[in-house]
Amino acid sequence: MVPDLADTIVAIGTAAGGAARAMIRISGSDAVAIISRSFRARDNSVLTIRTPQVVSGELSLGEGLPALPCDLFLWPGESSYTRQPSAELHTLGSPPLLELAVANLCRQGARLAEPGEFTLRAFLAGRLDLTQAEAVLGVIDATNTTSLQTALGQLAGGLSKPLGELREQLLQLLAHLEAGLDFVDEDIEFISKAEIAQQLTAAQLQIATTLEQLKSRAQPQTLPKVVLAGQPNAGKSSLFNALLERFPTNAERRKALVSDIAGTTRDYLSATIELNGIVSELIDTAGIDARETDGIAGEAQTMAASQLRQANCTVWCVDISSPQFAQEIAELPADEDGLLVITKADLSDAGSFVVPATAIRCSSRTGEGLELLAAAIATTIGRDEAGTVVASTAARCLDSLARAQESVQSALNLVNAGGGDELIAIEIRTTLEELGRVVGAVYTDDILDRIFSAFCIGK
Ligand SMILES: Nc1nc2c(ncn2[C@@H]2O[C@H](COP(=O)(O)OP(=O)(O)OP(=O)(O)O)[C@@H](O)[C@H]2O)c(=O)[nH]1
Ligand SMILES: [Mg+2]
Repeated sequence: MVPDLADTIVAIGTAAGGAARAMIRISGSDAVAIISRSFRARDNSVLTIRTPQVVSGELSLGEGLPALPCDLFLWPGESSYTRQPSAELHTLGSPPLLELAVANLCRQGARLAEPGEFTLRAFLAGRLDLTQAEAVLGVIDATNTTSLQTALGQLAGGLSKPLGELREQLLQLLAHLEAGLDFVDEDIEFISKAEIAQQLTAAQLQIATTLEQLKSRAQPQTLPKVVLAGQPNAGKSSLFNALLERFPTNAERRKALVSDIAGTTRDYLSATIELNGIVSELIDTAGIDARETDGIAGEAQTMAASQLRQANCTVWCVDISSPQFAQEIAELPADEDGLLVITKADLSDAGSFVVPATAIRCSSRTGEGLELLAAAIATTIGRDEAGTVVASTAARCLDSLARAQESVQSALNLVNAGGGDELIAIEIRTTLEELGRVVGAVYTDDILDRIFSAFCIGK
């Protein structure tokens, strides 16, 4: 059930826990009256304020309790996030005091907000569409800069703008077709068959592209894989340990064994790591040795090859102290997601080898180059990871877009087979309806419930 929009709602808008400052949010037709009963402005009365303003004063916690110093940000008209009279009360971030203040506002006539109810009101007032409402949640929940950028892009209309334009074009097309239906006896054609086909093909292409984006985002989230690869003894396990030490996480992990015996790593080892804000799975593999095909060593080779195939970024390690240094570099496979790392940089004086300009010199012993390597890895996987759609939007809209694609295809088939305009119009209407579901022009209480209940209270 969508909660009652006529109520004036209140909630703490900042994160739980103590802080220097916190904010209480209130929205609804009685917001100004309720605030005037619990907030005393330093100069004038809140009731006389007609335009958005910031006012300093005191917030009452209830009878017999001291008042809190408070800044009131007031939107008395329709220019707020919810398009209702709204306010933010900025005061001391003490949880028990905030609870008292909210309870007092409730005594004055407000009710506690449901999860996401402020954003729900913004959606119902036309401030945002559904994809943008989901993006608000995406921004709040973002765990790294990549997911934050995706959510911000969607909030800025990254998904709704192109879909809105597409719906506009299809509505025009439908209007032309239906106008033609009214004059069918007079043989007046408002739009040619060729033009209809052309517009439908363009629509189909755009829906297909969006669908692809959604599909890749709706997949269960697996971490991108960063695989350390190279010859036996190249220093892969040492680099694995050094990276995990330099960029520690809370996760428990096992240190990779390191020794000067080539072929130390048999199995592969993996650990979660966060590099420049991007979380990935770092994998240490057995050194590549084509001669090993049997037994445990052979199996280790198979596993390493399998990890390499799944890699989102391969870090090719070449040992600067290896006699075959130049040859090893020359034989590396060309791979746009590959990075070349010269390991054990501490063992050689700079410049004694010809090193490709793109190579990153690292030493697990001195820590040289680790920051640079981390940045390069983050850039490589960030390129793949950068989505345009928040995952929850993708999961919700996949079916609607698939049906939109089917109906636009049916419309196109009808045009090509010389089908009647009224049948083509029906298919276009279905396409419009499905696209409408994505942006929320068509919605049900159930959908709203599912989206907004994922929010926290106060957003
Ligand atoms: N001086 C120096 N020695 C290093 C460095 N990194 C690794 N080593 C040494 O090189 C040898 C091999 O290191 P590992 O990390 O086991 O190499 P690996 O590539 O994992 O070897 P395999 O598992 O056998 O394929 C060990 O003796 C390390 O101590 C480094 O940065 N500087
Ligand atoms: Mg190893």
